[in-house]
Amino acid sequence: MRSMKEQDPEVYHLIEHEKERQRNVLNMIPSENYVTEAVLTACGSVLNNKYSEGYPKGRYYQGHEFIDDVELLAIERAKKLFGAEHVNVQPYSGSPANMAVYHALLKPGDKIMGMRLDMGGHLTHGHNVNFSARYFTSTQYTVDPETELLDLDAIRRQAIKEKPKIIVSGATAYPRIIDFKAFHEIAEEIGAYSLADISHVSGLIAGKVHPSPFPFTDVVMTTTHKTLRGPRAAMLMCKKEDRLAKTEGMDEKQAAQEKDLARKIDRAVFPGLQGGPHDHIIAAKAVCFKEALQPEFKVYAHQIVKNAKALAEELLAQGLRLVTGGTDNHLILIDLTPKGIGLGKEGAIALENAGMCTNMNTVPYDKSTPFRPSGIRIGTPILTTRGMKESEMKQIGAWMGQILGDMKNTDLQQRVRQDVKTLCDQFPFY
Ligand code: DSN
Repeated sequence: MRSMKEQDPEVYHLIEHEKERQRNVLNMIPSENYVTEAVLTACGSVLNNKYSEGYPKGRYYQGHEFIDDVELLAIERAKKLFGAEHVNVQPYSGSPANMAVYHALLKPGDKIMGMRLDMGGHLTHGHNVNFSARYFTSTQYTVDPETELLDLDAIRRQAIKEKPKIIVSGATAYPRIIDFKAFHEIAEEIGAYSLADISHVSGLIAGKVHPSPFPFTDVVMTTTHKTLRGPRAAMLMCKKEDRLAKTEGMDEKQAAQEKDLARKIDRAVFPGLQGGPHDHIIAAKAVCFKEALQPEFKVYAHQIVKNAKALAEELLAQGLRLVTGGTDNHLILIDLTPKGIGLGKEGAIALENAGMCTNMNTVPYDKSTPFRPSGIRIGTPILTTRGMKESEMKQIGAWMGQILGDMKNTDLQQRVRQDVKTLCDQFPFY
């Protein structure tokens, strides 16, 4: 950073300000995390300078004696971490990774079945304005209107009726355990592929505090920067064999290729969708996987959930309504509807003024729009990375209750902001 300060003071100061912000506020966006300096160092390394289209031992450029080993190390560690049969560490991020899966397994117009965005799903799970519904057909499942939980019986009935070619499990705003096995069994029953998008919970899975989609799921996608606490990127993991391959009329070589799910996924990532992989980010993934393989990471993952439960308990004690009544994972969805419809943005701004960074979010069956949703999504990955525990969660929940109970009170926001800063100073990071 010293040379940057001299060469480009404008960018230098912006980065320094962002570092200060990350230090001095309570970041509670559940899809964010603070990575270690080792991960950051890999991201900023000279591996940025290399082009390496292709895969280890089969590149289109020269100069790979070290890059190949970096990629192979990342693959080997990811396999060990999740128990995956095949791993591709090249995807740039979650959306392109999901796109690669569809590109590998579907034809344009084939049907994708995923969770509706406003119920807690993701854009790439078949949302109408996304490529996943523009180039494919989409049928979307919801949560039960009473319990706000995934209803696997209803999802099974919908799958039997709609006959999708792929069923996507996984969510971005669902505070409970996802039964990946049940999703896979439905896919098997109707002759569809199963894709588990574990982006939000992959750190919890690695830390053995959420059930795993391995070894049964056909393809598993995860981003690497959320609870897994690595660089901003993604990876794909899959079974070696395509259980739905149709090989009639093919010669031996064609049939072997048709049955090779790993090859289909690899070819969809490159050359199907991407060009050169980001080798510096792959190195950072390798560092992150090594960290996640350590016993301390299991402790971290368990503490994330313990903290989320403690925070949820305090929010309930403060009189707030939580979607599904609480949490089993790293995130909590606060439903502000009892205070007024569409207050999510106002609430998130009030919290930000008080030093707590969250994001507005729809709640299931929201009476308002995604631009003015009625919920606020929060999570504990960063608070836990900073070393906070249940007693801090109780304090944070109390502050949130006060702020959300009196959203226009700017004096209160300023007072809490000071207290938040004092708490942050006790848990320094970077
Ligand atoms: N945008 C991410 C999230 O915040 O959950 C998902 O891609």
